[in-house]
Parts: sequence; structure tokens; C-alpha cells
Amino acid sequence: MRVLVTGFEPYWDYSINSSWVVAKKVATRNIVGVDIVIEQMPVSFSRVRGALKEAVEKHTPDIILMLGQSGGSDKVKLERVALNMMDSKRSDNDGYIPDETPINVGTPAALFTNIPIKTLCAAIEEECIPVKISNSCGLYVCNCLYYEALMLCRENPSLKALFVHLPFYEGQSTAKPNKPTMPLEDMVKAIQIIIEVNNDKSREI
Ligand code: PCA
Repeated sequence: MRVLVTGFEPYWDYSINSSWVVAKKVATRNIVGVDIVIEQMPVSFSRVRGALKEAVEKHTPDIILMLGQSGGSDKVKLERVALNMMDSKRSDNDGYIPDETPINVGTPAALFTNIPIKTLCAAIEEECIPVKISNSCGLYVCNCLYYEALMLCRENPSLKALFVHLPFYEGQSTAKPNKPTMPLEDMVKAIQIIIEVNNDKSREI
């Protein structure tokens, strides 16, 4: 099984993005029968979809596992849905600010993950890592990437995709003061569990 793990480049005043730090650590894990490849995604509405397509063509993964930083969150968030809309008060890394702009014209308003997230949530909870299912991936670049990944899954039903939002990690120099953090190791472990559960053919997921 090949897993493409993506993380995001820095954005706003976050010169370190926890999602990329976690992706790099996940890539060093040895999971029997699993080939893990990582790619960094741009925080750009206009470039992120092409970057994902290119990465998928290059690696031909079975699963796309996308990571993003959710500053202020105190849990790992398994995202259930991507919405066909871009909206933000702040610009992306290209200086673009969308205003309730559709990602695609003529495609569904919402797309759901094709990975059983309740099973994953329970498996991560078992390891006492704070986790929850989230029903909103926001309307910023993370959601745009997720929507594109789920569109690719519609074209190729054997492909699976999930977006996971991550808190700041403990000791992250760009974490906002008084905002929750999580040990880096817990976040890496959570992603490892997601990969292992998906790779465990004996497990009914
Ligand atoms: N988080 C942002 C974009 C990049 C990232 O890591 C988001 O939640 O949309």
C-alpha cells in the first residue's frame, strides 16, 4: 500500500507549519507493507489543486492523507467533509482573498471522505490521544485541497482520501501564546494509527 502524506508550507505569520513537521516525521516511520511518500503543498488557492494532481500522478498512491495546521485546536481533527467554496478574510501566499467563490462550477456542494473515520477516531482514542471528528474543514486552502482530493476519488473509486487538521505542537516557536499545543509524538502516532488501520486487511473498516 502506498500512502501519500501531504503537509503545508508556512503561511501568514507561521514560519513553521506543524503539518509539515508531522509529515516529515511520519515519513521516517517503518510500517510493514506500507510505502510512505510525502509532498509539501503550497498555501495557494490557485496552485494547490495542480500540486496535488502532480503528486498523485507521480506517486500513484492508494491513499491520500492530507495534513494541515489548525492553530488553536486542542485535538487531532478527522475532517468528514469538503465544501465547494473558497472564502477567507486573509490572503493566501499569492495575495489572493476569495469571496464565497466556488472551487468548481457544476460539481457537488459537498464531498464526504471515503475513509471510515469513526473507526479511525476510536483507534486513536484507544491510545489516549485527543481526537475528534470535525464537520467543517473551513473554507481556506485546506478545504480547497481536500475538495480536489475527493474529486480525484470520484474519478478513481479505488483511491481513498482523508484530511486531518493538527494543533500547534509543544514547543512550536510560531504557536500563538495561550493556545493549546500537543506533543509532536502524539500527532505522529495518530497519523501512524490511521495508516496502520487502513493497511490492516483483517480489520473491518
Ligand atoms: N492550514 C490552513 C492552510 C494551511 C494550513 O496548514 C487551513 O486550515 O486552511
